[in-house]
Amino acid sequence: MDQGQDGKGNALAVPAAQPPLETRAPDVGPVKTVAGGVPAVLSAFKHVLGEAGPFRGGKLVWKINQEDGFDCPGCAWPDPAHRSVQEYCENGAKAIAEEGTQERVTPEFFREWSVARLAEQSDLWLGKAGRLTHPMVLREGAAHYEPISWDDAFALVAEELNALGSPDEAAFYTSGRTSNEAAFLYQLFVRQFGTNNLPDCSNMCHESSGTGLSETIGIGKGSVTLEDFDHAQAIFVIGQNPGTNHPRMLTALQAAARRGCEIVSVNPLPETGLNRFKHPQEVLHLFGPGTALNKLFLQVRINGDVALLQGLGKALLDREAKAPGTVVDRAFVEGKTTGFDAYAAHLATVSWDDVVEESGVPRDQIEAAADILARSERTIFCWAMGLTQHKNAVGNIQEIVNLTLLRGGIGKQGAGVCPVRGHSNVQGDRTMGIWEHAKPEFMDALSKEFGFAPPRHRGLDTVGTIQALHDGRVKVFFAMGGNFLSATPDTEFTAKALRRARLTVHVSTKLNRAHLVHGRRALILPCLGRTEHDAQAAGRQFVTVEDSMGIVHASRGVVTPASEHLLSEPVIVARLAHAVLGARSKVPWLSLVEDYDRVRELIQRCIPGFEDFNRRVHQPGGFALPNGPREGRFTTKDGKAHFTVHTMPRHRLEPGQLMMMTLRSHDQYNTTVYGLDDRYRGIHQGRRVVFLHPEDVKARGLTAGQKVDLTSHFQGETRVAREFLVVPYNIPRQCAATYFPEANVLVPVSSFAEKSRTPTSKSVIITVAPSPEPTALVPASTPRSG
Ligand SMILES: Nc1nc2c(c(=O)[nH]1)N[C@H]1C(S)=C(S)[C@@H](COP(=O)(O)OP(=O)(O)OC[C@H]3O[C@@H](n4cnc5c(=O)[nH]c(N)nc54)[C@H](O)[C@@H]3O)O[C@H]1N2
Ligand SMILES: Nc1nc2c(c(=O)[nH]1)N[C@H]1C(S)=C(S)[C@@H](COP(=O)(O)OP(=O)(O)OC[C@H]3O[C@@H](n4cnc5c(=O)[nH]c(N)nc54)[C@H](O)[C@@H]3O)O[C@H]1N2
Ligand code: SF4
Ligand SMILES: [Mo]
Repeated sequence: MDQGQDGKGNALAVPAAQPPLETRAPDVGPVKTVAGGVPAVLSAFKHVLGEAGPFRGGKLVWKINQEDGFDCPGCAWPDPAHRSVQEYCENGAKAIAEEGTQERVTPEFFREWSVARLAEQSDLWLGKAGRLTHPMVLREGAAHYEPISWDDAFALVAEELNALGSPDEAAFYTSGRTSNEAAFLYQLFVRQFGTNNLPDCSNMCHESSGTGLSETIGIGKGSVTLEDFDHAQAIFVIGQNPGTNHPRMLTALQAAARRGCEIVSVNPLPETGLNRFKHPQEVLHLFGPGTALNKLFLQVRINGDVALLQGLGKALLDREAKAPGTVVDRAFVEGKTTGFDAYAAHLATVSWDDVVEESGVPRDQIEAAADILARSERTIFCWAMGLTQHKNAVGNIQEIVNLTLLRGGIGKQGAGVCPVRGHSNVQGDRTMGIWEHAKPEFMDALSKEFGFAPPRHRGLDTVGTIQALHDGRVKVFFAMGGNFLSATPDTEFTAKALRRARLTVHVSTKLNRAHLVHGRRALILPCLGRTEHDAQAAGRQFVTVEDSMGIVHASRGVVTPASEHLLSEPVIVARLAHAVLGARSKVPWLSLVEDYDRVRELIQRCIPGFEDFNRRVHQPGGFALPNGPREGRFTTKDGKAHFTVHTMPRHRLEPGQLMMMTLRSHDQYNTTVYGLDDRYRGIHQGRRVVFLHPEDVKARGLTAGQKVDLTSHFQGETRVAREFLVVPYNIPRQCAATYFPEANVLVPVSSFAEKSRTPTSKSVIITVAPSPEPTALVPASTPRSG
């Protein structure tokens, strides 16, 4: 096998797991003050036309998020009920350009490129190589992937799976783009095979929201719809960067701000999108100053949110004490909740000094936010990864619930809790049963409908799967989409874990690093993307997805598939199940996927809320799933919502240590790198940067533009990530920020949130030191000073 080299030219025994170091230093320019506008329009066109070409690209932008088109594969932000001709954003355009590319990764490509040489390429390069065209196999000891027929590929998986000592020696990952139909069949196959090992990207994402909300309000989803944004008097956006990650949310925030709704953002960074926004599709508005969105910006320290939210609770209770009956919604609290007295008693013991010290936010600003909360009768709380990826993440979410309940804010128009989901169908996949500990009612329904006994013991989640692969308890790893190697924590540990597998299989649209760090044998199974025609025996098929607000609707591909050899995800699952289970399964796998209506028929019979699925899916805009809290019914065991008490986390950093969060740049979709610019934050042509407070730079004797190595510290263990460019930035003292996935090597696999087990990707304790011998060939151009 030809071997790779590290950045210093040393031979590597196995293909590298981390992206290569950068040989050109990133350029650092000014931070942008306005999001959207002309640059967003230009960037959208550049990506779509440049990659998909005028014909394919034109068709894609015409049909994205339209009733007769496909659901944007970008994020899970919902579509408005009344759609305009252009319902997409710059990053939606990048997502369809990435899938619609004219480049192809063919068997010839793999003949030319060994796995080890591919592993030396950047993530940008791997993605730009194009769409996968043929099923490929990496045989034991081989240096190159080679083509394999679909039948042989399924037979190979069947051989490995059926040779296992127990079904629990396999794990089946799902990323959140998988349709409802594919997800339902997939979990059914996995459970008939005999395991609940169904880790998913949600374990790394909104698991903390699901856990926090289920315990307190009885459903692991948000309680608002898009329409509520038209009625809110205040909207809090906490730990979220919508300008980059949910760009069309800015349209909803803009409309709200224009009618006087007060927007408060809580973030260690003054993210551009929350500052000022120009709607890229409002021609008259494009050249004006844009709309100011933020009424108030609270620059919280990383993981200072529990302190801040408790401070807000204290400030509200102070106001209530001064004018009883004006702030706490007594009727709601007494009629619909439990635990208020314990919550209030706990807040009485919390000191303002601790609130201010731990949150890093001055008391007058917290009081100003409390004034907004107190005068708003209808408040929406939105959040994303800034809250879910900490040790105390479930506590973060539950402190938001406390504030919401105090104000009687669930089950009323214009108010509620709104975890803003990431992947476009991550919420739907959970509804379909992609969950390592699905509810007993769900298992009962499967058992009744399909006449088998589903496994009832808890399966492995993402962290559990990595650990089980690492110690040999799991031997076959199968992934429906995603990039398990690069998205998960502790890259080198995860790489070791994957290399120990007997077989690693990836159903994918594009090449990624997870294909290059593999088990003894490996398969790449290329599938249709959501934008493409899906022709089956009964004619052209559509699939369904569920957005962040529980609306289920259809998605139909509109362009010719990237290759005639691609199969749809439902067909891949059906043929796999047929090959693996054979006569052990009574499910008519192959006929089900001739017509996806048949799959929807089964979903309807097993999952509440999907009654009359095949008719309602044709309603314009789709249909809403039941949501107890939204309808004023808490679906907890006692039928009440629960206030909860949380100890304020204390951050005791050793001298020199910093708290680091890992973020997305404006030019990436998780591990897919669209380009090398983070336009809003002023970073161009590079990704290995570390944002630090200017005083923290100075205190360490460092300078802007210098290369440093980052070392993380956890329970006596250290991990190192090399060569990050120092960027002085407007970030709180003792805080640092880097991009995911380059910094994932620093996130310890055993550092995860209490209860939800989500890796703590936003609180990594690090130290920084100059890189001993930086490899940069091209020097940085004038870095911005302090
Ligand atoms: N273009 C694009 N769109 C995407 C994605 C993408 O990669 N690219 N990914 C999709 C996915 S899967 C997801 S989950 C979402 C992610 O959407 P986001 O959660 O917006 O993504 P992150 O970049 O992780 O940003 C987290 C934000 O939280 C802030 N933050 C970090 N730590 C803290 C903290 O302790 N407290 C507070 N209050 N704030 C904090 C950061 O400064 C940052 O603004 O986006 C989805 N949409
Ligand atoms: N340090 C750090 N780590 C993180 C995060 C963080 O903020 N910081 N965020 C976490 C979060 S929120 C998430 S959701 C995870 C994301 O984790 P994943 O979902 O595993 O990762 P992605 O990068 O979204 O997956 C990209 C790959 O999906 C494949 N793909 C794209 N479209 C399709 C399709 O339609 N079908 C199939 N079968 N495959 C497709 C392509 O091959 C592409 O290379 O990462 C997590 N990891
Ligand atoms: S906001 Fe999200 S779903 Fe909507 S067009 Fe943009 S990327 Fe796509
Ligand atoms: Mo996510």
